[in-house]
Amino acid sequence: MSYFSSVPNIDYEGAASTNAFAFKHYNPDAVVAGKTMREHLRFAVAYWHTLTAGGADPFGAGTAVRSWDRLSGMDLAKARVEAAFELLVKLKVPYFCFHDRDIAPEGDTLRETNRNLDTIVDIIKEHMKATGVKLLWNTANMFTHPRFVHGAGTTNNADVYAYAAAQVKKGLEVGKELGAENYVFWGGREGYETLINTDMRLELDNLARLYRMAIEYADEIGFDAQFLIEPKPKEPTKHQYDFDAATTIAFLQHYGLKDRFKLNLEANHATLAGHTFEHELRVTRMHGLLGSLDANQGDTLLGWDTDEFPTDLYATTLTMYEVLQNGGIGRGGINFDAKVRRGSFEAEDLFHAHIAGMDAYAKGLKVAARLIEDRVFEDTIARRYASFKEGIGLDIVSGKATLASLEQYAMQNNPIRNASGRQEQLKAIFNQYLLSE
Ligand code: XLS
Ligand code: NI
Ligand code: NI
Repeated sequence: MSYFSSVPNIDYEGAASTNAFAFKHYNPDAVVAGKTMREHLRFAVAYWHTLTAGGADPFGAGTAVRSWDRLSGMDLAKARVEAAFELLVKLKVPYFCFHDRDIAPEGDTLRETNRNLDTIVDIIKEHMKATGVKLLWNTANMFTHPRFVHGAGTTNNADVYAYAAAQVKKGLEVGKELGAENYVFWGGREGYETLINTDMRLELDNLARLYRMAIEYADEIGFDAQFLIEPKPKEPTKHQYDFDAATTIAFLQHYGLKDRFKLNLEANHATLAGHTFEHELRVTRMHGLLGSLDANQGDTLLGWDTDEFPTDLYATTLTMYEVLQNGGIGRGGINFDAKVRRGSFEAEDLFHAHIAGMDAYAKGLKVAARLIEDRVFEDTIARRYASFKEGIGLDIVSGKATLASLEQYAMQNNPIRNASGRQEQLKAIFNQYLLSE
């Protein structure tokens, strides 16, 4: 049976196409900067937003009634798998991502919950084999159930911690079973509301302990996925521990975990932290820790994680610029951690949304590749810092300079001259590239 019978297979038709069910820029086989778009972009569908969520918000019920929603329990979970793979194949998306609880419902006991999971994992495995679609990453949902009210790895309650650990163990087994490329930790409720009831040191030590146990167990069962941590500054807790890339990197460094983890960066989390997405990519890339991307966008007028599909070409271009400068995204990918708006409740909106996001990233990739090829920013940057290539600047970067030698230089160097940063000119050139590709 078909869940999206009104939607055809989505093919590339080029920028002039007026067919809503066609890619205008994403041409999986087209080669850009030495690799196909498929290899560069490694798109993934987020199961929770696309298959499980229905548009509920704090003020109202879900608006999207999917054709599989007439079912319930395990029947619903099974139907969702069918729908997921129909959507993945029609969209030519090579990967998907899920939380354990997205794919199968909780039972009355942990044992029953794991049995439900096993049943669905078997079905998913068959579909993966039949279609060639792969698992970019899986993760454990340790935030929805009321037991996680005070956190999971950072809870005050050791019983909850043990439950979370059991969930992570099962998640690693599932990841191995399905050949996941990565395993993600997003700190769902790992944060705090107020310090007057919080032992921050113990909570962070315990979080690191959970990560260490996860590494040990993955090694033990031979699950060789890349471990990823996904920073977010707030929501659901007031202060999430993995605030942003810099904070998360400091945590990994402090606990000696830097060699086993990389970061999964999300655009809307960056903006919630007061950064641009490209800032988060640059910081992470500088540390060699760029692991994967959760592609979405926020709304500058709203202060929460709106998880919109990414359509801002400026942002997708600057993101792909960082990815290309990183030498690619490695084992990671571009996961659409994005949901259709509550008003976009028809099944075909799921396709329009992914097409929009995929085209925005494909366009961003093409423009970024040309900007790099033409050394548009690189040459400007090299000129801007040229003073460190010779004379006193060379003394500084080579470590020869001292405060005394710099004072001596500054005393006789009068007047100091600065040059324009040429920001507006560069933005105009950037626009030219965006419009001409
Ligand atoms: C929530 C996060 C979440 C992670 C996976 O804000 O983005 O969806 O990506 O747990
Ligand atoms: Ni995310
Ligand atoms: Ni998010």
